[in-house]
This record gives sequence, structure tokens and C-alpha cells, in this order.
Amino acid sequence: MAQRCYIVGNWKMNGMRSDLSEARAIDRASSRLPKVEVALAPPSTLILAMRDAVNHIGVGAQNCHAADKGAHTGDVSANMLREAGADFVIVGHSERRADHGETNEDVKAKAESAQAIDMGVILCVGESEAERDSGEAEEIVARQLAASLPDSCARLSVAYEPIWAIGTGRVPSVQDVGTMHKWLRAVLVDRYGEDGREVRILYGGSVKGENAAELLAAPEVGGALVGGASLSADGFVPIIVAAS
Ligand code: G2H
Repeated sequence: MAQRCYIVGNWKMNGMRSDLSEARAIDRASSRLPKVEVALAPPSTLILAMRDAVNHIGVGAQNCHAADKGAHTGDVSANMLREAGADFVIVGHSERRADHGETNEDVKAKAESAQAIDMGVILCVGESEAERDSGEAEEIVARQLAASLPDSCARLSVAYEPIWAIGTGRVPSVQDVGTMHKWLRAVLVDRYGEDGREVRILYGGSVKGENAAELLAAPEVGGALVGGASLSADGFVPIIVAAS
């Protein structure tokens, strides 16, 4: 069965209670666009309040610890996030890999901890600008994905986010996005067999209303992971419309 296009907003370290009005407006617009699956990932502090504020969109987390509980000051486990109202968790975002030294093995363990309690997972991969310039971006990102994948593809999505495109306003060509996504599909099918064809591969990195339709039309693009443009209904709703 064909899956709906999946448009996910990653609020990163942005969002106070006063910003829930934007989530409500996004929720109302999404209710009129049922062909698109929409979700927001606010900071952990807002998950519970956002869950209560919306009816039609998913709510997720931006990270989890791989353990269920324990002596990990400042961390939050997948089951704690689920209890707060998160349906899914983003793992392996390049900002976490860079800021917190997360390895492919860490990312795999986090994904598996979320899958163990039936949460969705969005697993991020992507190349640096130097890696893109080396001419071997596809091989590099394919290896990163293969090393980060959980043992099961249950409720798994992958997000391809070239690091040099994040928050910069620069985007790869549609052809380069399609080429990368085909490589990532091959990794998923190699790992999971035919089930790997059902894993949605999202594109992320400076997606906006103006470029969304073109990027979403590239081969093997099943949705978008959106940062800056997801912080307001004015920025995010045009992307959802482009996906519908
Ligand atoms: C990439 C993306 C969201 P932005 O990190 O995950 O952010 O759309 O701001 O480039």
C-alpha cells in the first residue's frame, strides 16, 4: 500500500508555550490535507503540552537515551518520552552527532530502544561539505546508514540531510537528492529485503515552501524533515500543501 507523504517539523531548541499557537494552526491546516502525514518534534519540555494542543498531527521527540532508566543525568529515555506523548523520536541528527559525539552505534541503540516500545524512529544521515566535494558522498552516506540501522525496520523512516544544507538556504540539486535516495533505498533493501522498500526516506536541509514541491518529486523521496520553516504555520503549511 502506498504510504502518505510524511512531513515532519524539527523545532530543535526552539519553542515555548507561547509558540503552541503555531502548532495549533499547523494542526488545523493539516486536518484539511489528509493525504499528508504531518508531525512536529518540539523540545522535550513542550511534548506534553503540544500533545494536548493538537488533534491531527503526530508529536515526537528529537533524541532519546538508549537505556530505559538509570544514572544518566540530564537524559530522557524513549519510554519517558512516550509517556509524555511522543509517537516517535528523531535519532542521529547531525547536530547531535557533532555536539554530543554520537556514533553510528549510539544511533542504532537509540533507534532500537524506541522500536522496543513501538515508537516510530526517524534516523538521520548526511554528508559534510568536504565529503560532498570528495565526489564520494553516496558511498560515505550509504556506509553511515548501514552502520546506524537498527535490526528491524518496524516504524522506521530515514532522513537524508546533507550537513552543508542545514539552515544555510543551500539545497542539493533535485538530481543529487534522487541519486542519494536511490543509494539509501539500496542499503535498506539489502538490510531488510522487500520490507526495506516500505521505509520512507525523507529529505532534510533548508526545505521551504518555495522548493518543497521540486524536492518532494525527486525519486525515492517520501517526505521532508524541516527545521527553520517548521517554526511557524506561515512557513510550514505551504510545505504541507506542496506535499498534498
Ligand atoms: C535540517 C533541518 C531539520 P533546516 O537539520 O532537520 O533544518 O530545515 O533548518 O535546514
